[in-house]
Amino acid sequence: MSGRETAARIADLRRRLDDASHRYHVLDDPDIPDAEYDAMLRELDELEAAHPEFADPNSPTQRVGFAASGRFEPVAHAVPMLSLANAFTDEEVADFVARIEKETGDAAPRFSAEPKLDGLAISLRYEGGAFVRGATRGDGATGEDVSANLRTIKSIPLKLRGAAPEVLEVRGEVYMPRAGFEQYNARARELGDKPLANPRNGAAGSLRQLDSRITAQRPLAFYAYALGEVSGALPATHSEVLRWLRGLGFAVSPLVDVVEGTDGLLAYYRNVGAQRDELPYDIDGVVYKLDRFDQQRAMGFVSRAPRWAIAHKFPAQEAATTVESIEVNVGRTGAVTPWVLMAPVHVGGVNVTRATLHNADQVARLDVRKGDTIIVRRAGDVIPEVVRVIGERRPLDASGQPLHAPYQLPTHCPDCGSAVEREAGEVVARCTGGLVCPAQRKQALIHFASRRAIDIEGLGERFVDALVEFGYVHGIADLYRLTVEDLVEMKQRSDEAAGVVPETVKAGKVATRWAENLVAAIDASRSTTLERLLFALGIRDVGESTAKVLARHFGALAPLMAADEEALKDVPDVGPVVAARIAHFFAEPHNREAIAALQAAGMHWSEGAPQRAADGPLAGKTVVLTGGLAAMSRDEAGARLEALGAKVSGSVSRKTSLVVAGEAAGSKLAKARELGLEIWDEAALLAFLAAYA
Ligand code: JCF
Repeated sequence: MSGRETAARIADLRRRLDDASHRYHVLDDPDIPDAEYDAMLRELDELEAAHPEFADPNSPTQRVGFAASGRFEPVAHAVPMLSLANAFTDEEVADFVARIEKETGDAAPRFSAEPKLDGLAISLRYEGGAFVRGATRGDGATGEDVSANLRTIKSIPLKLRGAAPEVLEVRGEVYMPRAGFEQYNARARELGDKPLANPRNGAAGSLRQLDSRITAQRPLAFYAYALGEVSGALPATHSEVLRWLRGLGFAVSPLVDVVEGTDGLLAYYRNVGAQRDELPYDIDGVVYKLDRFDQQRAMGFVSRAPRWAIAHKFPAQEAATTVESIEVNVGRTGAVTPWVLMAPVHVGGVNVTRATLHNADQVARLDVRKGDTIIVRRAGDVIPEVVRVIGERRPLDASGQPLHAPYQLPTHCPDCGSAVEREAGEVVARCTGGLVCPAQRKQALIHFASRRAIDIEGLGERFVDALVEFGYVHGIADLYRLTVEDLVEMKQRSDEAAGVVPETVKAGKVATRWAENLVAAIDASRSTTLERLLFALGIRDVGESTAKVLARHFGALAPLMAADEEALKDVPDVGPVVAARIAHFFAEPHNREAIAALQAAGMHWSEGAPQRAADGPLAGKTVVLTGGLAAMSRDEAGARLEALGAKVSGSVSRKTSLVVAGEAAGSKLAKARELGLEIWDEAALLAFLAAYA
């Protein structure tokens, strides 16, 4: 290539790379594949290395950053960088609008409105359409030159698009999108590095790096929102300036709008506020600016803040407070959730005293202790959570050691005293108390009484709540001791508590009839089957089909309760995880007591000799189930076939004895046909099962 050709190729590559980068980082509308971008960048890099005479600090190759320069030089802002007055209430916004209406004499002035990003204010200077310098706000008059770091931010144009004025200073916010912040922190935690406190600190810290190669690794972005020094004529309004800046290649918030009147401003505030949690970046309010520049000039300034603009703040989502104690809550599934009781704090617009710690891993990661000063966050309607501990404020004893030891999750449930256990690979620790744990009791009772379990007609969620609430029922066995009088009394108390008054003779009769029916239904449920009982006990991961298989395999409750994990693993369909759960359940003394209490209350279930699957009609046969069945789930069909001696397999091969093909069976059925195997439809299966039931 001749020198001229090389120069042309370099210029062409730079233009194409700039275009691609603008489409990707500013317009969010990429048009070439990453690989193509990378190939062009590599070619440009090689050409620039071979021809240093064509070097340009604004070349796309320069966005990778370079080694430390020593320190940041001061930069005097030709036009001072402003700060904004704040409004926290609707009244303050109304006052702002009224003041402007009065002083401009305009009855309906227009305002440009935009979200207020929570990042770092920056001024960018362009000369002849090329980026020359960028600086932080500093004290508004003098900032620091962080050009090398700013060059690494892909949404900051290094060359302006189209006709640019000779001198142009653009102000805006450098911010770290939430997704990038989360990714950065996830990686930092993996590497054992210090995570960033929040996206704002992330942006500020990243721009303060002396080695811009580090900045280049940080996920930063930029939105333009104002001008500094500009040569030549300007549009007449702020909203037109924003449109003009977009045309020059800057990213401008897509949420900017022009609004009128206090109502218009407040509607904008509420609309953006409603989107706050879903936005890809943090915002702490919205900014209203009088749109017409001539009106801005008429309003002027007080100290360094313009009188023509105001920041309307959202309630802070983070606040500091202190930990009074760490507690745990046991949920309806036994999940043990640690949380902190805190000194009351105003956050996210409300006063709170509790914040969640989610789980034991989170407690360990944050290392929250009693007495600590913590940052809590409440975004939208979500439960407040602990974000971090301010380590410097941890209370110490006389010898300088922390006053309190690291917090440990309790080993026993605070509600029932049963062991709290956490299985390998699980985040959540659980109370093993099952039926006896009051926290889990309501849920356990509802499940126990449900139609497919013990089936107590008329005992729904509402009455279970009241029975537990008023203390009539503690464990499941208490159900079998309830009398008509108990139930009538309970209903009366529950109605009173709900504010229901009708104490008529008729109401009394209705209540008695209801109670008699319920007692009869409970009485009828005393006689059940082992498989229903096993399902009703609510052992984790023991659904109806596993309950059935267990009942068939053991034939009676006693041998099942005596079985260890090894013996349980021999049961068809029961893997190591479920075997461990079953063994755990029956090892828990509270659960054994609950079962004994059921028997003492007269509950009984059909027990028989265990079915000898080895002698079953399908002994030695391998069956594959495919497609959907109408009468039962595939799992249930599999369990029933196994109970008759079959081995149920997931794939069809020459060794398959029989394929049961349900609705919409596909490739397995085709393969079975190909191999000439015996194939049953659902009707054949049901007929066979009925014959051996
Ligand atoms: O998003 C912001 N943080 C933000 C700050 C937006 C603006 O339009 C601003 C600002 C600070 C000063 N405008 C001025 C004049």
